[in-house]
Amino acid sequence: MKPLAFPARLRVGPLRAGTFRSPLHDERTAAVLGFALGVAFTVCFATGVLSHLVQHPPSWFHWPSRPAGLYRWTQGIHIATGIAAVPLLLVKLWVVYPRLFTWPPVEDTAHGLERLSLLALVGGSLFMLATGVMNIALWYPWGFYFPAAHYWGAWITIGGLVAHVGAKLTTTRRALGPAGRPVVPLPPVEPPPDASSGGGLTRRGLLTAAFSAAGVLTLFTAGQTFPPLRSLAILAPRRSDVGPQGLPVNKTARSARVTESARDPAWQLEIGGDVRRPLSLSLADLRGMPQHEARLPIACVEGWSAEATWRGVRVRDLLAAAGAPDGCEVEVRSLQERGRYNHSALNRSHAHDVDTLLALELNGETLALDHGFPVRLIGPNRPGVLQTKWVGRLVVRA
Ligand SMILES: Nc1nc2c(c(=O)[nH]1)N[C@H]1C(S)=C(S)[C@@H](COP(=O)(O)O)O[C@H]1N2
Ligand SMILES: [Mo]
Repeated sequence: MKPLAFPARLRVGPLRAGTFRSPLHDERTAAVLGFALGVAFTVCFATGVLSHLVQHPPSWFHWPSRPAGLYRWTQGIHIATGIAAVPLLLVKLWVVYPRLFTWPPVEDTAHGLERLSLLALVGGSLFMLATGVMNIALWYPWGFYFPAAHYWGAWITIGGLVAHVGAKLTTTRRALGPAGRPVVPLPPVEPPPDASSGGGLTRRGLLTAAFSAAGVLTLFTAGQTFPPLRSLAILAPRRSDVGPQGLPVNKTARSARVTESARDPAWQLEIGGDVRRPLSLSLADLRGMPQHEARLPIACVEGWSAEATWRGVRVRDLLAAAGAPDGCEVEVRSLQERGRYNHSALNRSHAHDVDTLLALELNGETLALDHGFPVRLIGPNRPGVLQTKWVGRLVVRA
């Protein structure tokens, strides 16, 4: 293919040869960071897609109720890899940004497509990490719905990543080869580094700084889900042991507008749908039923998780009392009228698990209003968003 010709007079500013002098803009540094980012992004993507499937299961997907703490781990890893990727990405972008100004800007179609795929990768990565971090800080200065944007952004980013890995395979192999090979500077012609180019920092120093930053961020946030590191969780937006009854609150009763309805003495749990005996049960009725205790985590999609002791009525006992068919599924509805998280679905294995409860007590006390009084759903291996609070109705589906 004939190379594209660009008039030389356009070669101004950073497009001029020799603009970038630091020897740290080299292939090997870029390749080491790229490899680490590739691993982090792949793990983050896989755990993220899994979390999406659990929350919006297509017909071919079945999420089991066991092991009870599985989602806590997959989502903890999702958030940890995302956070660790932040400093790695920033340093990697600094190492390779002179590439933005390569001359000629486009050599041929293949080169043009490769540069275009970088737009998806770089733009997508920055978007994903920035909005992800803002989401766990519960800061929403944007108008779009975060989970949908985060989901589609992930596919664009991973598409860019696949194209980039394909395009860079040979370079990366060469750059990661035996350390004795000569360093290949990114811009074609490089004068030797001088003091004014920020010299002094070696490649090893830069990489150590990048990986240390990733390690420190992980260490100081992992305690939000990993109790032995709890006292170090100074950067975590939530402390897993701070809140009423020793557990954080995600949405308060006031903000869900249920303070009246949840405290109404006439409250009854309705069980309807495909059942032989629709039921209405008062709080006293529920307290009179066999109570079951389970130690289960709340594992929020935002990455924090905390274990607690829950006590209440098994959903399967309620289903049996109402004459629900074997193997049924259940929609759990909250008293909360508005909001995306005012209902959740229990698939077959979750509905019938011995530890899936409508909890009346938390850590030995009557459930606090903010934790879902009078009753809240709690079950093993479920994302926090599916642990519906202030339950008012169970709708059974055969
Ligand atoms: N009705 C209702 N239930 C809800 C929510 C909600 O917004 N409304 N938030 C969910 C989310 S995102 C989480 S992480 C858990 C947190 O439970 P907690 O506030 O008792 O810790 O509640 C879940 N149950
Ligand atoms: Mo959550």
